[in-house]
Parts: sequence; structure tokens; C-alpha cells
Amino acid sequence: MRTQLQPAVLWDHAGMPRTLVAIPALNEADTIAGVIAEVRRAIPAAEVLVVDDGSTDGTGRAARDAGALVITLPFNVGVGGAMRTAFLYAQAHGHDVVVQVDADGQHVAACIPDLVAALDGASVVVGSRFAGGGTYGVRGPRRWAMRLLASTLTRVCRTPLTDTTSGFRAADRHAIGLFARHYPAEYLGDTVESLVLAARAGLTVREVGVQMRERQGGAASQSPFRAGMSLGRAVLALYVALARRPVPLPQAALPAGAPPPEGR
Ligand SMILES: Nc1nc2c(ncn2[C@@H]2O[C@H](COP(=O)(O)OP(=O)(O)OP(=O)(O)O)[C@@H](O)[C@H]2O)c(=O)[nH]1
Ligand SMILES: [Mg+2]
Repeated sequence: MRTQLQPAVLWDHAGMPRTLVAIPALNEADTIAGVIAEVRRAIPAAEVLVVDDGSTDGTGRAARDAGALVITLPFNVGVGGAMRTAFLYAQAHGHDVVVQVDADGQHVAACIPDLVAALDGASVVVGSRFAGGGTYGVRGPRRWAMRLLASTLTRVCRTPLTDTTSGFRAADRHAIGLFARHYPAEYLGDTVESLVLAARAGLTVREVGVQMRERQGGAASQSPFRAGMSLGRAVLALYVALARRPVPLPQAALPAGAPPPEGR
């Protein structure tokens, strides 16, 4: 039997937890200011952190000029490494919630409050472009790989999941504590493996429908061929993650007096 932890978000009297919106970015100078402005409109009280991961096009400066907090990494560590940096920041600064948003404008920031609200009953909320109102389409082998990931993770997380590689997601304090200590680094593998880590640490995962669109400028970090290869590696990473021993939730992330979650 596995103990499911009660989610850990402190809701203030206005119904809003202390939220960090974390934006991993690599060479997104064309879009980053627009994304920051859109996030601000959607959730004005949130702190916005851009993790600039070795960009060479002035992304960090553009983000700072747009009013975001910027952490500049000395060399490229990938989206997973950048997100772990954001979770460490959130943990150090007492945030209740981290919301991850892409820097290329694909994620419709107006959906952020829905992601945050869904943490009332879950520790990790994944925004799905295939559930709810979205019209985003994926075809061919990419779609099949995504379906395989979705059906496997639906079983692992014991909840219907349709978009496991989505980088539009929210995490509560339990998940922040876990991900600050351990977060996968592999491109796309980070999205699926982090769900395995969360589920096996006893955290509740849930999906909500969100809207996504095409990137609003700049260039994708991977060519379609390399993106396909990465998706294949993500499938492999998922099965390796399932074969590994579960990572226990750090004690500090547990509510006082809570029993440690049992691994499976
Ligand atoms: N920190 C960091 N961010 C990255 C890196 N590679 C990509 N990103 C960011 O991660 C987000 C997603 O990357 P994209 O290249 O848009 O990947 P994608 O959305 O799967 O691909 P498209 O559908 O073609 O846009 C964007 O905000 C990128 O700037 C990286 O090496 N480090
Ligand atoms: Mg993108």
C-alpha cells in the first residue's frame, strides 16, 4: 500500500498561494518580454523567474528589462537543470507553488490560475493541450510516442494523463522539496521522469486542460529530427525510471507529524 500525502499549499485569504513562475529559456530574446508581460497580466502577484541557460542572444538582458528576476547559468545545463535551479530558489525563498512556463510564447498564460487552483487536491498539476479547450495538433510517430508515454504514466500516476511531455505545469511545496533535491536533466525526459518521481514519492498528480499555440518567435531548440529522437529517449528514460528505486520525499517537505510515504 502507498500512502498518498495531503497536498501542501497555503492558500491566503485572497485564495492565492505565494507563486513563483519559472521560465527556462535558451535564446528566446524575441519572445521573452512578451511572455513575461502575459504572465504578469495572468497572475500579477507572482514572482517571475527566468533561468537563462547560456543564451547568446541577449535573452537575460531582455528578461531583466521586462522586470523579471533572472538567474544566469554559466553554461547550458538543459531544461531539467534549469528547473531544478528554480525549485531550489523557490524552496530557499518560501514559495508555496512553482508554475513552469515556456519562454517561446506557446503556453497561454491565462491558464495559469487553473493550474494553481488544481493544486487544491494534488501536488503536481500537468497542463494538457489534448484535454479541454485546446486545438493543438500532433501527428505521426510523435503522437504515437506521446500516446505510449500517456498510457504508461496514467497507470503509474493512477490518474488520466494525456500530455506527459507538457512543460506547462504546477508544483506544490511537497513537489518543490522533492524536485529541488532530485530533478531529471534529460531533454523531454525531465517532464516524464519527474512524474514517476512524484508518483513514487506518494504525491498526487493531476491533469487539467490548457491552451497552447505555436511558438511566437525565435527558433525551436531542437530540429524536428532531434526532437523526435529526444521523444524516443524520453520513452527509454521512462522505463529506466520505472526500474529505479523510488526517491523518498525529503523530511522537510512533509507536514509535521506526517508518516513518511511508502515506496512501491
Ligand atoms: N534553460 C533551458 N531552457 C531551454 C533549453 N532548451 C530549450 N529551453 C526552453 O524550454 C522551452 C521549450 O523549448 P522548445 O525548444 O520550445 O521545445 P518545444 O516546445 O518542445 O518545441 P517546439 O514545439 O518546436 O517549440 C523554451 O522556453 C526554451 O527556451 C535549455 O537547454 N535550457
Ligand atoms: Mg516550444
